[in-house]
Amino acid sequence: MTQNHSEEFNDWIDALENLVLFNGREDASELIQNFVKYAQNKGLLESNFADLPFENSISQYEENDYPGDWVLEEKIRHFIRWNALITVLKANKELDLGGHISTYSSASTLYEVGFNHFFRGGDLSDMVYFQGHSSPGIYARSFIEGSITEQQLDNFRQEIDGDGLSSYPHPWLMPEYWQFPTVSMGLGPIMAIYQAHVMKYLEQRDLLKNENKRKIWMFCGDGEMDEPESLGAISLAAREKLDNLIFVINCNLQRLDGPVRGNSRIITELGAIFKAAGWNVVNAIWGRKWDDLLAKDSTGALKWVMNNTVDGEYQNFKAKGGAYTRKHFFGKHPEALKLVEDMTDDEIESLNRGGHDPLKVFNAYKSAYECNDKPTVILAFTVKGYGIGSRQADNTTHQVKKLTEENLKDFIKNFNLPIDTKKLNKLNYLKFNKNSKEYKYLIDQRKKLGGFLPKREALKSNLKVGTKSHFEEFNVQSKREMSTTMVFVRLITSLLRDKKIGNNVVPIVPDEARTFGMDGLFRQFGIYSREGQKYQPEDADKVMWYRESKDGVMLEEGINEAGAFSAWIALATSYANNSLPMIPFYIYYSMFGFQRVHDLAWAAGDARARGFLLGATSGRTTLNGEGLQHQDGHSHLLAQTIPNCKSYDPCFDYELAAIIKNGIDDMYVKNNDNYYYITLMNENYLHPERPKNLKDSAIMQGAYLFKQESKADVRILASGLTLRFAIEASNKLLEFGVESNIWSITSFNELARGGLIADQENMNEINSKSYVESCFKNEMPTVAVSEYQKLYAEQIRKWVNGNYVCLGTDGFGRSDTREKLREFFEIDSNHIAYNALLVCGLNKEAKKFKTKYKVKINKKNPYIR
Ligand SMILES: Cc1ncc(C[n+]2csc(CCOP(=O)(O)OP(=O)(O)O)c2C)c(N)n1
Ligand SMILES: [Mg+2]
Repeated sequence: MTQNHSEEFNDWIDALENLVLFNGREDASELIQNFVKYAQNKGLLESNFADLPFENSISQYEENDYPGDWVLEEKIRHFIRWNALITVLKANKELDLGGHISTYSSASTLYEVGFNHFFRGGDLSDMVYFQGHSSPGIYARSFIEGSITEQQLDNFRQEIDGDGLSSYPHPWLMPEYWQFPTVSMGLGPIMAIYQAHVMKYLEQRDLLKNENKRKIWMFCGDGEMDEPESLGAISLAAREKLDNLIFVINCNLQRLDGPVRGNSRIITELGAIFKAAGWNVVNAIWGRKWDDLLAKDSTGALKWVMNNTVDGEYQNFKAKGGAYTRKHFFGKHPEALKLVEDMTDDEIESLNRGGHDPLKVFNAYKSAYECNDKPTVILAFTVKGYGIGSRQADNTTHQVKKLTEENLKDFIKNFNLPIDTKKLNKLNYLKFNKNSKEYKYLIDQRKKLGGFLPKREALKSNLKVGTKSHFEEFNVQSKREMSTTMVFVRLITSLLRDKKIGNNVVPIVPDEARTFGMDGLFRQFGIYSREGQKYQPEDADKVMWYRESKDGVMLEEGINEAGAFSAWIALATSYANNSLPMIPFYIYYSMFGFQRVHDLAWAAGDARARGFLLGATSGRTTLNGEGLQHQDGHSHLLAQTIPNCKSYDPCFDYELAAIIKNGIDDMYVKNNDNYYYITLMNENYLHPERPKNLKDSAIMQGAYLFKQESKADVRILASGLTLRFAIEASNKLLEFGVESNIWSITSFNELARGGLIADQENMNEINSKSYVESCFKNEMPTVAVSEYQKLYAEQIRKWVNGNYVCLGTDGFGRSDTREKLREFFEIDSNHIAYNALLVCGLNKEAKKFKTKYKVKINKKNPYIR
């Protein structure tokens, strides 16, 4: 803005402020929006918001008074700051265990205003996604409240011997404390958005009450917003009108290595993005101490300087102090410099930022709380390493774990702490006496809000299916050819109708329902939509029309695997976070599962998710025409990396039914914190009758003897669809006088885990024998086969007695017919039989077999072919 407009501009601003004050925000907003539209129509405005002013959204005239005890809260806050700092220093004094000091120091006020005035605890509490590496501050508050002991603080990052505290929020390691694993940057924001989305879904289905308008708070850093996951779903949040969601972004301008946006301003950048997406954007940039200066800024010079300074400079002002700020900030404009001529350098230095001012933070939160129909993002301007002397806002402050005596003395002085600076080698925590005003106040505030946070309380669920026939119908020979995907769709349709648990079952798809033949569910159960269906669908006259509904059961998340997975996590942890166990079935292209969103799958493990993942159209050779980028030959290997994910590759309908039946029992009746990954195929075939003596436990442990010959010479272990090739191979082998036993391997992963668990027990001299070992204890040549990489079957080599050969689909996939692909990857019946003869040492027969069946052996190494 040119200077000659500044006076006029100020008149306009005054008029606007008066309008807000006398007519209220709503009225002012309507007038301004109409005015802006008029100007836009005349071509007077640029159409983007890229140049939002670097100013508070709530002016000092609109602010509410602070409702709390300012002095007590300040003291409490500073004690917590100190304890957070000491926790990290202690962990690094001798043990070098790491931790973060500067992050919490910048975020302290943001959390404390929340803890004292907003975050509701108790039943159906607000949900708070704490920024992962601010955890020392959260522990420090729990310590002051009394729910964490001094011993535990001393054991920060020392978990092996028990009674330690996790580095970051890990529900797996602290299941009664942390709810949400957040420290992998970007996952907190996307998981929080879908948590809010799922909360609305559960409320609209009347499964969850919305009496106290629960809120989801997501705290993260400005650097974290660079993760695609952080911003990737913000338009959904606005579209779905998630007014239960509040993002608090701590804009301390720094990430790990240096400035987030040295050359521009992260706050204005994020403000523009969120505004364009339709969020309520609240800037909390300037603290109270700037209010007088801003009021005196009649020429607009100060605002001009604020808007013409980049983050790299703002960082410097906090690193280099008052004199430097006078010269390089106010000095940018003579009128601005005049504004501070009566102030000392110290006074300039103490001009506070919005994120460190409880009043500004309170008002920002209040605006978020009262905002209807929109999610809110609060952009809080802070200082990284706030108050830590020379380490404040320095470029390396993120990794500070040890401090000089000087730094500590500065900290003590800045926060007015009752600590004898002569005894600094002691590093004692500060605590309030139980009779003190401070203690009473902080406990009182939490009581008013319903109880302490963080807190995780897992509901013991007992979701027994109402009728067993869902599963039993698959025990007989199938009447027609079906794929396991079709079997699954029948099964879930039946479960959705179960009288007892039907309401808890949620199918989730990422725009692939038709691919999997699930479009029949659209009409029967409806697709959830916040706003129902405001249009008549194109296919309204068809049987399976596209029915959206406010209480639709199905979650159709669009082409968005990360989002659909996050929705699944929210439902899969609902037993703990909403005291409402849900049974989500997320079904997707198996190739776009783990390898697409593995970090979320890992977080699901940490969060103790309970639910089903269905990797459909799976297998490197069953999904034939789609080619290299679609053909999955490794999702089971990826599943195996997650400790509490149980994974299965069933071939026949009764196997799939047993896995789902036992999975429900394991997770929702026995309350074990596992989740299930099951691959489904889209090849049609007949499913035989379930073998008479087959126990579910065999299917669940990973293997059963499917066909036994009286004098078997060789074993064939076959996973998923390859079981059918094994049956064919076994017939071909008979032509060569070789009898074979066929094992259906429902899970090489579970077999291997069982083996490793027994190994561990044996190390403890328990003398344990694993299931895998007992299955394959007889010495016999063995061929194993799957549609996955050879490594999948390799895992159990140790427990198979006799020569063991693994077939699998290493290398990239490609398009062709199934037959060609199976030949190419050497897993068809010919290759199984040929390898069986070789592993038996019947080389002559193998040669004959090769000629008779024209067995082709690939000449190229699998990794480059
Ligand atoms: C996915 C991921 N990548 C990298 C890291 C390592 N890391 C931890 S904190 C951090 C910097 C965070 O900066 P910011 O988000 O601005 O938070 P601040 O500490 O400044 O509040 C990084 C890179 C991580 N935790 N997760
Ligand atoms: Mg930062």
